[in-house]
Amino acid sequence: MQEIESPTASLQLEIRDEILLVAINRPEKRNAFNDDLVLGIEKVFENIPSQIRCVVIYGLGKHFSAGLDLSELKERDAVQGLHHSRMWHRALDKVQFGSVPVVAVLHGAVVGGGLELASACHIRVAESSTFYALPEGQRGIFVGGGASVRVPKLIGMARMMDMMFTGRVYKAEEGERIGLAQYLVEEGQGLEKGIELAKKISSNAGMTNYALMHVLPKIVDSGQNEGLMMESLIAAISADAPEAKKRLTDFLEGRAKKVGE
Ligand code: 1HE
Repeated sequence: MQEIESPTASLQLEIRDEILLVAINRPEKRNAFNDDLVLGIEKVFENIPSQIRCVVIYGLGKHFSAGLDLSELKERDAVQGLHHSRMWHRALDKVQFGSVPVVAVLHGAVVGGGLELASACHIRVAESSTFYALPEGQRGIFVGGGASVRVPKLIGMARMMDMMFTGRVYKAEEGERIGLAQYLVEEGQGLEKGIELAKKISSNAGMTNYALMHVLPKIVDSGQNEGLMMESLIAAISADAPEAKKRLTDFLEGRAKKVGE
């Protein structure tokens, strides 16, 4: 276990072997995101140490995050608002398209910008206290941290519209059922599960993780012909890597695990 320097007191960082644990540390404000915290996320994810193979992000206190710090919102004019939203996009793009996959461990409120951060991560683990909402609709604003692009990819546009039109809150179990989280665990078990998944992800071939993070989203965003071509190209490049050849030989010679083992 190794502490590393954080760009802000609102984030705590810890290295455990090849995994970086990022804890959001503003529990007195329910981990609401002020600019310092958004910029802190950006800095952490653009400076991932080279030995790190996966990140686990979670919230300290009773909630993952209450979203945007609303006390900062009312001071901005339209131009500042535009740049502020683009700052969120920049920071969360670093999470989604950084150097390593990111597992989010969720509990309590995952609302507004908190859901935007969670949806920029690659896998979500939810404890039973988790609840999801997009209160922007009720606050008289619109999402600005990427939710309109990322959340429909998890749950579909109709469900996102409903969340914003009506203020609908999804509880942990429903959230897992509709695709907001991939894993549902007992309260207090999320970090352990997140680390277990991060270890599995870390043991993959680097090229597989790269393709999943950087190529699959582009395939999904493209037309069928372009997507199929990109798939062929990345499949050929991945299979050509020495790591892939070694893994295939290991399987054929009985040294690799069977599916499900
Ligand atoms: C905050 C924030 C915040 C709490 N900005 N200060 N997000 C929201 O609309 C969610 C608003 N928050 C809540 O609904 C509740 O706080 C929670 C359900 C998340 C948690 O409830 P609870 O009872 O545990 O905490 P609390 O008593 O409501 O809040 C504790 C303190 O945190 C209190 O401050 P205090 O100085 O009076 O102690 C709250 O004011 C403060 N706090 N949430 C600022 N969000 C890129 S665009 C994204 C747009 C959005 O994210 S909009 C959604 C905003």
